[in-house]
Amino acid sequence: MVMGVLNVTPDSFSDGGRYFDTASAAERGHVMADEGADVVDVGGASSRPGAAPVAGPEELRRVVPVVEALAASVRVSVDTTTPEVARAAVAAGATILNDISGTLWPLAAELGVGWVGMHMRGTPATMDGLAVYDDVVAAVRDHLLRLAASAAEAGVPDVWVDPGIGFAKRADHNLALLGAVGELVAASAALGARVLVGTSRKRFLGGLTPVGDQPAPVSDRLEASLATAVWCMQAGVGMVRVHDVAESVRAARLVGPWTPGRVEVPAGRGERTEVA
Ligand code: HH2
Repeated sequence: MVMGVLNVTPDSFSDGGRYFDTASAAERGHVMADEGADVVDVGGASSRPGAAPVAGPEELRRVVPVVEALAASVRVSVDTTTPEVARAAVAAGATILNDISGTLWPLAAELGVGWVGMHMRGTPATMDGLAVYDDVVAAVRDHLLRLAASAAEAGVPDVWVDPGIGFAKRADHNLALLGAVGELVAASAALGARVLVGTSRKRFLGGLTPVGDQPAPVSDRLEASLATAVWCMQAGVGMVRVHDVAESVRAARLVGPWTPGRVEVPAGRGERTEVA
């Protein structure tokens, strides 16, 4: 599945300010739904390294009208760590809490909605200084499996875990996590949880695909984003979180038939390609 990113913020790292007013955000959400997004992820606070926190009332003002405008046409998740925002977004029609703090599973259970629990350390303001691990793969996997077990036990109906690419991770940590993502898929599946991964346009991709002697700018990370998304799909990741929805949906349709344990393409979202 493909989750389209919709940042209703002035300062997100790749699309900050583009969809800051309700009308342009709602329009972008509808475009992503038409492009084949299975979920549109509405966020009102940037989590890029060093991002300033946003006050609850302001985050509510950004998120709720956009969720209301989209929820009848596409499944909506809310990207928040603030319980009041999560509650209001669910009242407005969101059915998944995308929770980068990995703490809101009791609320998801209470509200009867899906939950994505992500691995991070500290806050967006402090996380870059906390990227120190003996074994990043084991640390992230053990943390996420504990979260998944807690969420399932609490009764969350749809549990997802996410290694948190770029959140308190250096480039080598991100690559180690991507390399081992198939193991996380298998271990999570044993607990009834699926895996979501977001690499889209992230900083480490720019460093790995330099243009001349400079990291590729955010506007020049499409191929790297697609390559890592396809890698994840082939490893059995159930959902990728992306900015470039049309391209990612095309890639997903292409590789779907070869992917073990793949999720069926929902009806009306294009034909399935025959392998032979
Ligand atoms: N990444 C970002 C935000 N939310 N949620 C999940 N589950 N996984 C991620 O990898 C993830 C996330 C950061 O990307 P973006 O929303 O584009 O930027 P910003 O935080 O600057 O708004």
